[in-house]
Amino acid sequence: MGLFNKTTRAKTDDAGNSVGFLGRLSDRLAATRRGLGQRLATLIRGHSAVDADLAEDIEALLLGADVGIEATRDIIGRITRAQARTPDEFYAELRAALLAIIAPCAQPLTISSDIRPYVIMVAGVNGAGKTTTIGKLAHRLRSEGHSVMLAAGDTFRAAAVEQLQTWGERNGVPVMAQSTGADAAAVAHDAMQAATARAVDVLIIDTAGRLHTQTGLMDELRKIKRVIGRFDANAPHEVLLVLDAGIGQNALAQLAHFDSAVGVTGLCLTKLDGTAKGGILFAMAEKHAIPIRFIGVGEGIDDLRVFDAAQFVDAILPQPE
Ligand SMILES: Nc1nc2c(ncn2[C@@H]2O[C@H](COP(=O)(O)OP(=O)(O)OP(=O)(O)O)[C@@H](O)[C@H]2O)c(=O)[nH]1
Ligand SMILES: [Mg+2]
Repeated sequence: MGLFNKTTRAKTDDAGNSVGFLGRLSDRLAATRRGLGQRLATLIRGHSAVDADLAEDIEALLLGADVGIEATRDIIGRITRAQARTPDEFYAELRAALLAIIAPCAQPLTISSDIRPYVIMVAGVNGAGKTTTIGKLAHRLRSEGHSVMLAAGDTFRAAAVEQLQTWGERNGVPVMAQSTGADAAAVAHDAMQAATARAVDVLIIDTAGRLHTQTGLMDELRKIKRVIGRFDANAPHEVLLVLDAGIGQNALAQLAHFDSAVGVTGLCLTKLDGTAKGGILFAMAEKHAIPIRFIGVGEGIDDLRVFDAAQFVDAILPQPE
């Protein structure tokens, strides 16, 4: 089956992810792969003819895996129009349809060397994975040769500062912090000053988890952004929203809320290793043209991957037997 021909792997791929990434990624995405990909494959292979029944079954599966109504309609429309004659052709159309939806969102974060410090403000609800993502991102940026500074803008939750400091130590990067209860915007201000004085390449600002209903905390986020903007009108250069992929359709509402408050420029979908709801990426991509920068596939320092649409689709759809 030509469709499944394995391509030779380079040491690193275009997305900068390391050797053997595809194999490991499919392991990490095993829950979504089992819940969505494998069932799709079984369905298609179990039908000798490509007919309306098959399309209906696939539709139900996609909806059940959090792909969302619009994206599901899109996929079904495309594979129906294609008039595939064999299950293999049908499968190829399905893969192409999935890819077409998420490919436009695969826009990696590029750190411009003309901007110093390049400022990344990280936001999201409680427990989404912000601080962990920052730890992993610092590691990635360091390994790419950038100097990095972290700012402990979560002054709300006890132990949040220590958590970030631990990541700072693991990565050998400085962490600007004040005590719990301090003004988060003041932390951001000091960090901007220090990063500028030390000519640091990238400053990543952690923030406290918050819900859109907590207006005081949403105002605080706006204030942090304003303070950063006083140093550089284009900063923060990236407002990275961290979303727990396991929450399903709720992620769409979170994006809308944070976007209207602070203007989200990129996404990181975390905890894809522990959920069968990986289909949410398709729903997200169909609804919002916001770049998906990274995916989080574990708690370890190497478990942040640059989002690559084809790798993602291939990791959740089964490989050849
Ligand atoms: N399995 C898995 N766990 C993750 C991932 N990212 C984060 N976590 C875990 O999720 C939990 C919450 O992560 P944090 O980084 O503290 O989340 P946060 O958004 O900073 O939380 P608050 O600061 O309390 O709002 C921790 O136990 C992390 O280890 C991931 O990609 N996969
Ligand atoms: Mg945190």
